Amino acid sequence: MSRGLHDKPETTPERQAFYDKIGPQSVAPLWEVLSSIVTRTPSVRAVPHVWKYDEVRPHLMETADLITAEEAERRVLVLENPALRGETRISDALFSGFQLIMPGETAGTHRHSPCALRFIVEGEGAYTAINGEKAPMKVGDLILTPSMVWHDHGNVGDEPVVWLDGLDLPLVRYLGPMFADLYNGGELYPETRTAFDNISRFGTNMLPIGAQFDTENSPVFHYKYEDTKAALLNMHKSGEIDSVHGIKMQYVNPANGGPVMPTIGCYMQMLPGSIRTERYTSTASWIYSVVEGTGRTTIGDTVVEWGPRDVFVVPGWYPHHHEASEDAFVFSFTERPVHEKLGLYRELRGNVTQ
Ligand code: GTQ
Ligand code: FE2
Repeated sequence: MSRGLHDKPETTPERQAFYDKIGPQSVAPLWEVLSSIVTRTPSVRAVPHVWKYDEVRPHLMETADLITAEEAERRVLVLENPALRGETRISDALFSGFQLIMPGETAGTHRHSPCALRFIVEGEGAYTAINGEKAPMKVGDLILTPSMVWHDHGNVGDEPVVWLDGLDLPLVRYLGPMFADLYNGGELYPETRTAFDNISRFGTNMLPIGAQFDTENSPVFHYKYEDTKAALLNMHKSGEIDSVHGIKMQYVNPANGGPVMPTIGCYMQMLPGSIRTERYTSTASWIYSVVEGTGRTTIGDTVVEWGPRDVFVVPGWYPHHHEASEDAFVFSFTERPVHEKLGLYRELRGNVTQ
């Protein structure tokens, strides 16, 4: 093992008296903290955790009687990392929560600089409208609301609909560029295009002639589960299985082949029954949402058992591997694109030591 930086020097009474003396001028000695800040390997604050849907769902359903979607603006139970309670985050950089919308409800049009994804967990009949274009939700669909696009949600069906929200909220809060508005002080954005227009225009391996893109956000904002699952099943048929990931595909921005949004990458993976993957360790955190199948994931020393609709978090630099007891389809999102853009991304494959 290579050594880290120099151990912290002793805090003698004489030194402490000096620190106390200079403190009022807002200066402090680096050598007292250097070894705990510039660590040999990442020391993330979040811890591994699983949220069992069967345990959270009753509380989520209770919120329907507690507050309307309108009053709440968004009726969301935040999945708070147990090590970061009160910080409205699931990992150091990411936010996640379950959002509930009841039949007949709408959640008004707003926009904000943090970007968001919705991964549909339960129910049918709801939609998210993005700049006035509806994306009708089905379980397992991925819907994006990139930075500063107008979005509202509604439920025109007859059952509660629940999805998992994922946002880069902690990251944007940390950096500072937080902006948000209500559309015309609370009106609904008018319908502009027919449903699925974005998929037809940009999501069928074709692009309108002359199409130009001025952001890194995918022009496709709706990725249907039926298409995603079919792709993975077909790949499985050809038999190439990655020892670390099983069969894992990234949702891409068709305009540049990159992640769907600048700060968040989204993936779906198939873990064939009885697979045991090799360890994966990455600097980024990963939030997993199980669609189908059961299994367990070992995250550092923590073992989480999962089934459909459960959510678990793998904080940065925790080695993790999966075991599926039957064919499983597991969605995940991560701030990995940020690490990559900044030249900070690192990963380890397999049982190598750091
Ligand atoms: O649905 O627009 O979980 O703006 C947090 C902030 C959801 C949303 C969240 C949001 C939304
Ligand atoms: Fe929003």
